[in-house]
Amino acid sequence: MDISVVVPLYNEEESLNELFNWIDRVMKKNNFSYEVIFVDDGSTDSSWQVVETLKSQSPNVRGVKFRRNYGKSPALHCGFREAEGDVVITMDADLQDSPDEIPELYRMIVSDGYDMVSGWKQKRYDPLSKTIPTKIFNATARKVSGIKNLHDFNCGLKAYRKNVVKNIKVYGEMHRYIPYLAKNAGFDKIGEKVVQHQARKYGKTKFGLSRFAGYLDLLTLWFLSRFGVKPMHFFGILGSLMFFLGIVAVIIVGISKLYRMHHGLPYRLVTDSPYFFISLTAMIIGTQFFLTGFLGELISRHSPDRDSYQIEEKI
Ligand SMILES: Nc1nc2c(ncn2[C@@H]2O[C@H](COP(=O)(O)OP(=O)(O)O)[C@@H](O)[C@H]2O)c(=O)[nH]1
Ligand SMILES: [Mg+2]
Repeated sequence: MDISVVVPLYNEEESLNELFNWIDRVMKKNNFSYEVIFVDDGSTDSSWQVVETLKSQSPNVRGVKFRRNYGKSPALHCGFREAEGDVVITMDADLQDSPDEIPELYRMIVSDGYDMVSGWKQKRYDPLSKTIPTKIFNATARKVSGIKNLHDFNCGLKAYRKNVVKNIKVYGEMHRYIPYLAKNAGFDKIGEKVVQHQARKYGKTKFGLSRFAGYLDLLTLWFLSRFGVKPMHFFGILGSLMFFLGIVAVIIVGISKLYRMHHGLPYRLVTDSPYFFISLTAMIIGTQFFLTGFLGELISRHSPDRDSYQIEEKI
């Protein structure tokens, strides 16, 4: 099979028919063998009935229905596990992404050798309240991930080589950072294609302010990619710095005490010195860093994929 299209959806009943017919048209015109996997994430409208009807009309339709709403990342993860096509394309269900982009995305993966190609909504039809935060978000993501050529990390329209989606775990709200996940898994030929974007035709956006919490995920990914299997290297260094600071402060306190005693200067309590408090807090924090580091090591020792490596080839 050439292409799997994975469509995560949540309450998009009005769009699904039109979306599938459009995809179908594009695929037939280009002679692609394909499947469309709709992942209904606990919709409360009639989305699933629409998917069932589509399934009864076309063998190219597949559907997965979650019992409740889990989120876009779990939906993508599930779609990725099911996908059978050589190239996997993800697309939003709301008709904001155009299926006409599929043939070119496919070509970029198959002929240009990209592991993954991300869409770039260069001209967006969304309110300013959304486009401006997105710009800041993308600038940060570029910086942290080191993927310098991507303008639009969170574009719903993306294409992947099959083994990319089979080897990454999209969980939580990580769908915003799939390029970073792919890079961390060793798939670093990541390209970009300018794609057409449409204003939302039906329904309304499902992501509100929650999208900003995504910054914390970026931090998590950064930490995991660098220290995931050696947390002590992170916490141990911080802890050592703290201890060093604490010891320096203790020495200063001690020397000044001795000096004053020796020269018969007015008696002063050690606890009057700011260095006393600095040494106290620095050592407590230092100990905590070390304990966190040891706990981290214990946890990562038992992590099931500590010893799983992406093997590209064996001869
Ligand atoms: N699986 C799943 N998909 C969702 C969820 N929320 C939104 N989506 C889908 O993600 C896509 C993009 O959502 P949308 O609300 O258009 O976000 P926007 O384009 O960034 O405003 C659409 O296909 C939605 O149906 C969710 O909770 N679970
Ligand atoms: Mg949308």
